[in-house]
Amino acid sequence: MKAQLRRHRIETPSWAYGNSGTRFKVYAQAGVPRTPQEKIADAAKVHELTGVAPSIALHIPWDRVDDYPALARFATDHGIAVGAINPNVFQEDDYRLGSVCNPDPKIRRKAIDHLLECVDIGIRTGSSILSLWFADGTNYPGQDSIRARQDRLADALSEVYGQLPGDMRMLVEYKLFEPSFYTMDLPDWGTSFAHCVNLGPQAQVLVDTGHHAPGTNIEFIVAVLRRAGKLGGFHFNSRFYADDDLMVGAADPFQLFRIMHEIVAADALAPEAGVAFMLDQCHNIEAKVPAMIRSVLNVQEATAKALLVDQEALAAAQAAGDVLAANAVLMDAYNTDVRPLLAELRAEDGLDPDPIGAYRRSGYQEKIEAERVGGSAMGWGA
Ligand code: PSV
Ligand code: MN
Repeated sequence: MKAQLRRHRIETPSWAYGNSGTRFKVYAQAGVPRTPQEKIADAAKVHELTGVAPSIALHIPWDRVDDYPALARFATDHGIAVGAINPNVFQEDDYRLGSVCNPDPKIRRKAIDHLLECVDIGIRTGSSILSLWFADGTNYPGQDSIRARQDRLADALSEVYGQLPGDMRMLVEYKLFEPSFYTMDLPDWGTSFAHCVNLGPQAQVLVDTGHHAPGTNIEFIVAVLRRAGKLGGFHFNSRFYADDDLMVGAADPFQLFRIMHEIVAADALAPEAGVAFMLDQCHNIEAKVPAMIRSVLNVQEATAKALLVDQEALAAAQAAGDVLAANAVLMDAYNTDVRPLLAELRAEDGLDPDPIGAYRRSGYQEKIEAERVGGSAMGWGA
């Protein structure tokens, strides 16, 4: 169990270290990064204290730099790597009616060119994942042809897929609603799955845990996608209502455990299984670096509990049709306090057993608040 936990990898997102908020207010916090390099430094701190967060996802143009190999070297020098590259085709006026599904071919071309630019950035940073999310959709019945938009989406994805190097995967993320309210062009896992199947083996579905209707059984989706070889990865976060982007494991730790149980049961935890465990969160009111540490620990705790499930006892109870015994096997694991075991694991690996306490004692927060003065803090729209 410890060996599996040691190999587990959780990726943090660059955008979570910047200022964020709701459409009502973005609250500025002291010490927030002003450059992609400062975001990398924060992500490296999270990895230094947890030992399981060795990469950072980038969002382009938020993390645009002149020299991407130099940025990747900067990350390596700080002990982490560049992870998924996320193109941004949702923040320009041109994209009011969509990006790759826009009725205007010139705007579609612009969006596809940006996706191709991100493939190139991935090559230059040593990334193996192009992570796609489209805000595309419509607000009113009749606004555009649902079928034509699917055709445009398929054409764009296939052009970009054709440019992927052999060792790069394209992950296609779906979202039920927002920013569009009538149709989203990729609203659910089935639509993403259908496009990925048509594209080929390098295209897989990305499950963002905040992108479903309330009550959706996400672990079922995970199990089905994994079985079909199409589970590319996660954007973990938690939600009470819609796409709240709160800390993973905060709203529903039991759901996170159920998801990780499906991962463990399908032998999909190890890095070579090819499932990317990424966070996609916004820390609007809480301090960002310790919130990210808390989130990584929450995923690690859910994973440890999933690893505790007695698979043999579970299989026996299931085969015998013993409903209560099977359920009890899962609940025994979920109700086990794994924190002492994880503290022991960290101590064995030379880490502080209490990463949050270690962060408080490290003086890092005071240091970034003192140093990161002047310039403009990164955040939404930056
Ligand atoms: C959209 O809601 C999303 O989940 C996508 O992954 C974006 O890249 C990310 O949030 C940041 O806006
Ligand atoms: Mn996401």
